[in-house]
Amino acid sequence: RRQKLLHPGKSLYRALLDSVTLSDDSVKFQIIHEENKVLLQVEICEIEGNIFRLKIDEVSPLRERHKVPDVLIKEPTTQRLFISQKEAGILVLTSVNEDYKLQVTANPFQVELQSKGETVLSMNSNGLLYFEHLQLPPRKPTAENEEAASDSSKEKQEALGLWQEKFGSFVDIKAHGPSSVGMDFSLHGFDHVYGIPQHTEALLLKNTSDGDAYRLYNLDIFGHKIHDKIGIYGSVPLLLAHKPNRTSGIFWLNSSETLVDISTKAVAEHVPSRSAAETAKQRAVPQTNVRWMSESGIIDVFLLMGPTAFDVFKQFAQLTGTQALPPLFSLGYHQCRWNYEDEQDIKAVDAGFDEHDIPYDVIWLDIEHTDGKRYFTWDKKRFQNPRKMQEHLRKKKRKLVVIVDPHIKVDPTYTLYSQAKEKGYFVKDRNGRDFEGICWPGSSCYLDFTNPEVRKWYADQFAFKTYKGSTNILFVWNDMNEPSVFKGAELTMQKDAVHYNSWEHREVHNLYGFYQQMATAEGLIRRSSGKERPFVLTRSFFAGSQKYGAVWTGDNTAEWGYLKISIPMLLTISMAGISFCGADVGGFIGDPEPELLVRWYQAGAYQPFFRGHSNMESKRREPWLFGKKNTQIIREAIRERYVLLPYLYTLFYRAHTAAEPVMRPLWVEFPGEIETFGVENEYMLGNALLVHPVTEQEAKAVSVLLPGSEEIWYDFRKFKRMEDPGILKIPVTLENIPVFQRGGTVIPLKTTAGKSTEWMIHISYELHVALDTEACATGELYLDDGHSFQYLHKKQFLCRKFTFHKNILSSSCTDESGKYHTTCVVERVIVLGFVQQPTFVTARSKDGKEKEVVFTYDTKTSALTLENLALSVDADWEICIN
Ligand code: MIG
Repeated sequence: RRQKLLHPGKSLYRALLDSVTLSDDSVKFQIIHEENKVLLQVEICEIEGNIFRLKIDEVSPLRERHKVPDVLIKEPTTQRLFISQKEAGILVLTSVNEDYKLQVTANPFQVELQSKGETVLSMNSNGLLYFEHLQLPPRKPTAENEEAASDSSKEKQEALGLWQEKFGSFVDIKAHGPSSVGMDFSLHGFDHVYGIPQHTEALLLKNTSDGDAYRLYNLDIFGHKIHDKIGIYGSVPLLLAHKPNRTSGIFWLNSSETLVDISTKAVAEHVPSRSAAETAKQRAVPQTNVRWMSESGIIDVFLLMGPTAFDVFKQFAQLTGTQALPPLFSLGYHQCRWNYEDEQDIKAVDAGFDEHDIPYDVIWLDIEHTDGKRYFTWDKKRFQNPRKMQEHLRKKKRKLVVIVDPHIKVDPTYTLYSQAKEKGYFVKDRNGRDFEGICWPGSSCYLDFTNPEVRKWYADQFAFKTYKGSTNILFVWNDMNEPSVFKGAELTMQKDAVHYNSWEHREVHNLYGFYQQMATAEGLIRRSSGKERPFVLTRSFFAGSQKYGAVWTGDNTAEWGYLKISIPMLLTISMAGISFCGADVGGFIGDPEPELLVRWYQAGAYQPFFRGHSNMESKRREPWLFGKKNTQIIREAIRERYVLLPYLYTLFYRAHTAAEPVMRPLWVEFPGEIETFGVENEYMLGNALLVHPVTEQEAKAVSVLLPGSEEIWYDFRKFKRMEDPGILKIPVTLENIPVFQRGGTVIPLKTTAGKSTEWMIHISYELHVALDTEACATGELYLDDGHSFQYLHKKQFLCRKFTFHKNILSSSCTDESGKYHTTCVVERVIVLGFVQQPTFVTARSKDGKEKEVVFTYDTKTSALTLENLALSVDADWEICIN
């Protein structure tokens, strides 16, 4: 409310260029506000890899202002900036390689960032820099000045919520008064912006001029609506902007409640005349203005200069880390429900999958498995022997995930509570008592995960000897960690609650879930003495959560609209660094009609995290409960997922090592094709697969955009080459959804699915080689033990590359530092778009042995199938087609 009183116009901030100091790390100077005369310190630095950082803090604040800890993986490596021009009112800074120039204007204070002469973005050009300096609280009113203070000024104070604010029955007391910060950014030439999850919104961020701003404030909103800018569950304050030749990012590192206003407009640009005869012209250039506003903290913003989308992903990962490499089992299918009742239920559901020949890897236990919602315990009647139950699952080569929420039941006989209480590990209220709120167990306290000591202690709770009844096939789900507080203000913790180091909750709110998942993942790693990769699913998240596991989109509803919106929601989360994401298959709330459930399985099979889940009040929903035909179709969808796992796992390795999102919007792969910029009903899985889920009821056909004028696309199942790229009307049946392989790619698959990922270790591989216009293709396969950190510590992995060139398919190693032995072979190769029937085909292994290969050629589809190859996955070989 206070920031919104400041309208675009001339900024009252002026830079004091006499104060400029230059060091190896940064350039510093002060700015002053013409009215209140408060001095702010500006610090600009260039970070290795085309990143700029701008920090603004008070020169001498009354107390230290909050700076987000633990999100950056390390202090970024800076590069020296040079002053290339300094004169009255202007300071120009140049990067070492002279590609970038930062022009600081003194009055009003503005910063413009140019890349090779092109202005990419400017800051405070609309004068919306806003910085509330910390102040002493107003003096307690004495009887006299109470009278003197006019009612209207008191009212005004209250309306602006400087020192206290009311929300319904809640009063938020602001111990340190107003501390809000904000700034505007103009993105020149851009009218497509993305990112800032999590909202139930479209892929392209919308103009917010006549409505709500996008809000980043982690909340548990049960039955959240579609197309809403209110924040839900998680936040990543990263915005991406794209135009045909450039992608840029703005990372606003602030963990307090944040609002983002966006307005895109066309501005007139002066085009100078090229010759004397030609008169100067004006042309309309798009521009997007983005205004960030946060409740507290400092301004700490990273400008990610790309120039490609993949560069921006790398830059963000350089700051916040890459996706943790998931254990392979967690890329399989997960079966969840609130709740699987007891041991018998678990066994019966597990058996159901085998009976119906449907693969799955993990069965889940929701809150009812505990003794009265005391996490880390078991309901003794329903789960008399949790270890035995896990041994049963282990024999079936499957895993168990249990829920562990952050609220702790107030119960002196519950060890977790009494210990935490004694050690002072709970978040406090503003009066210094343990903050108490209501949640599942009734009266609850909340662990203060912002405290490193609490995180360590919490991690230790996962030790096998401490967590009774847990075994190494048990993994964890963190829910309710926004945190969710029933009957709390907006169903979360009051902002005036107090954390470690006396920070108020308002400062750290959006980090709460991030920290819980961090501590949980650490716990799982530690219980295995550092050997095994953890799996932790979290509902709340922040920038950097990718390092700790997976996220899901929370309580969606079993309606078509929610299936549809799940695609842009997952794409947005993926672009914000979190590749391992998914939405509850089937929709959590309500009962999906069978057709919707089938369609959801078909979509989910091609999304990173694949879990069926349903609410307590909904009907049972195991995949075989909807008749023979639907069971068959769901089985097929899940089996397709399993067959595709080598590709998916390889994509996760790329996400882990090179920050490439697993699931990505079309525009990222086709950055020059404007028609892809807003596409959100289909997406790319890696660079090779285009997936178009069916999200309309009773669809008979869908319009698919096959992008790229130079591309060839193939039907992923029928192998047939599609007509020329563009928008195609593709007939659909309930059996499956349209999926296409891009020419020029090789996809590694398994020849068949098994009961779970662990059952599939020895199943052989199949390669789908899709030729491009030059009859070439390449692709990769990553392989390791699928569960440990040996790939990292002992370099036990394989990175293979498959190249098709001049009718020779060769397998080679792309990372000689990795070694991993496997007896697996490539059994079959299918070459798509092979123009004529070959006469003979030979395979040659590295030792020079040659053998003839059996093949079949389908003249209708131009697919060439090579069979019985038995070529080692871990060795070099060649197949020559003549
Ligand atoms: O408000 O633990 O989003 O997946 O099943 C309900 C019970 C609390 C919310 C989660 C949902 C989970 C449920 N939880």
